[in-house]
Amino acid sequence: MKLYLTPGACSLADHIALHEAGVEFEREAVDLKAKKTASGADFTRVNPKGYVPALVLDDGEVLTENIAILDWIAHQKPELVPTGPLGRTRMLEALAFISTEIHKGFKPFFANGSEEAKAMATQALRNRLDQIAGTMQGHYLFGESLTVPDCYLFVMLTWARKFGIPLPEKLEHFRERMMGREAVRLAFKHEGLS
Ligand SMILES: N[C@@H](CCC(=O)N[C@@H](CS)C(=O)NCC(=O)O)C(=O)O
Repeated sequence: MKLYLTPGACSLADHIALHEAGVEFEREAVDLKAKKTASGADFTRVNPKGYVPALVLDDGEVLTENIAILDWIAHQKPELVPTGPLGRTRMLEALAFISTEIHKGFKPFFANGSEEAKAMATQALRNRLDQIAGTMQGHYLFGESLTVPDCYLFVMLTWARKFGIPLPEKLEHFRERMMGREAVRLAFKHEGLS
């Protein structure tokens, strides 16, 4: 399978999760402005929506959307799904919150928004980060072991730091814990991040 990614973008969540799942995969970088892959191919032929992540499975099926890709990855290693009768539902709930309430909240920072829009986004993101910090059940979102929403949340925290948005203490500790994981180290190395 092959993950199409852009260094430091939301596709980093899927990249980390693939390492956590311990599956074999290739990766190829995408220039999002030119919509070209590193090998010069037209990325819109892989994902007509023109954005990363895209995961091409071994049978040629193409998965897009972080929520769907992270759900698929979690099922390659069931320990990456929260436990309990509502485990998968709670996982989707967390992924949807991160995607729609946190990820999309960064838009003014990526879309050259006004200072006013950025200030409003900062306040909204601080509230959302406080809310998710309040739901943490242990060292990770669902207790003492990592599940896929942790990978997505971690990437949001790298963005928050980049744009000067302060993190609640619990999430700062979580970020540091994530930085110590082998999967994060490998993904950072392959994406050329530090
Ligand atoms: N709805 C998509 C959004 C993915 C997304 O926002 N990707 C960004 C990078 S983090 C991107 O590729 N933006 C370039 C573009 O939209 O042209 C998902 O959740 O997977």
